[in-house]
Amino acid sequence: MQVERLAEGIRKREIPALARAISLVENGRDGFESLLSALHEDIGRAYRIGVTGPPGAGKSTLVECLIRGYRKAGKTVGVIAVDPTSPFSGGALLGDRIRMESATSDPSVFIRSMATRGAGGGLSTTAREVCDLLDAFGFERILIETVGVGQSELAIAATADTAVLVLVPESGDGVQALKAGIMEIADIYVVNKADRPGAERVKRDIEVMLGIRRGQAYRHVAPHHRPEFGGGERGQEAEPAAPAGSWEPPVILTSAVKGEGTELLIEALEKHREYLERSGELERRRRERIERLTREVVDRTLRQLVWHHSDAEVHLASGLDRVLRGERSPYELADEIVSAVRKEMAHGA
Ligand SMILES: Nc1nc2c(ncn2[C@@H]2O[C@H](COP(=O)(O)OP(=O)(O)OP(=O)(O)O)[C@@H](O)[C@H]2O)c(=O)[nH]1
Ligand SMILES: [Mg+2]
Repeated sequence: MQVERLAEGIRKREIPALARAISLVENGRDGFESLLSALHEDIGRAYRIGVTGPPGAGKSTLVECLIRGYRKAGKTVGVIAVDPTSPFSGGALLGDRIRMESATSDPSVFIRSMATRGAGGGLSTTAREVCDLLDAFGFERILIETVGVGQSELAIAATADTAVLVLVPESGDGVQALKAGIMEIADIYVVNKADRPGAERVKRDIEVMLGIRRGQAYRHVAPHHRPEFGGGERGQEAEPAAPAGSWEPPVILTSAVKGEGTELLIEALEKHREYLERSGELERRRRERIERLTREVVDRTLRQLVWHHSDAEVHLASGLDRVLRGERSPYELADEIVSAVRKEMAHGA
């Protein structure tokens, strides 16, 4: 059976099997769910890092730096570059790939671009499932690059263990995004292009804003002036909104083109990973992720059941005229369709 062979190939770390499995999942072709299901016990060892931020912030350049840094540390790295805004930025995406693949005559690095929503579900579900494949394959670090700071990118960031938000000095994005409430999702903030003027100020702005959100002044004091996490006395800083042992998102200056500050970023990432493990937060996030995935798969299956394996389409087509003639509301029609599907299922089951 093809699914068994693919699963076996992935366990044996065969790249062609991985590539085939990814397109199976992306296209939602028959067997993709059984494949993911068969691999379930091999999933859960990788550390997943979401890198998100506005267009052109330097995310791909930074991802390249992270690949190099992790390779130096002997880690294998899988990368997914997601671009939901395609086809318009198809060119940029290709540029990304070529640039990023400069890091990859190395079999310990695997890079995949995803420009389209998978046939099987939303982009975030599909991205997550492709991550699962990379995880099962045995990549130790998985980087997921997404463009933008909208709802769908955040959904993708939420499928990672650690979310990194990349901003730049110029646009005042930092403060804007904070005001819009977007930035709370990040565990680590990066002000990239720090070789340009204004980076320090944006860093300070972000730190102040993060502090204010939690009702703490002076959170921007350098970390070594504060007690470490893990309880103990935190003096006047121990305001209720930030319990002892909680994570304080660092703001890191980088210049990805020069490769500067990227070791600090890797340090912060690894520190966050340790924090997640120590605090039980990793378990909690994984649990939440599995719950969300299960719900999404149920939704997807029900949708398919209704629209592809029942007479719902027929009812819809025949009922539409009555709605247009004003004999029914769309709600009544929907109700009829759901009732018909229910009956059909009750008989078919
Ligand atoms: N000055 C400066 N330029 C940078 C830095 N990092 C990246 N760039 C440049 O910024 C441009 C965009 O870089 P990318 O890495 O493609 O940015 P991105 O965020 O991945 O872009 P999209 O994926 O298209 O949103 C390129 O011209 C980079 O060379 C940096 O640290 N300093
Ligand atoms: Mg990019």
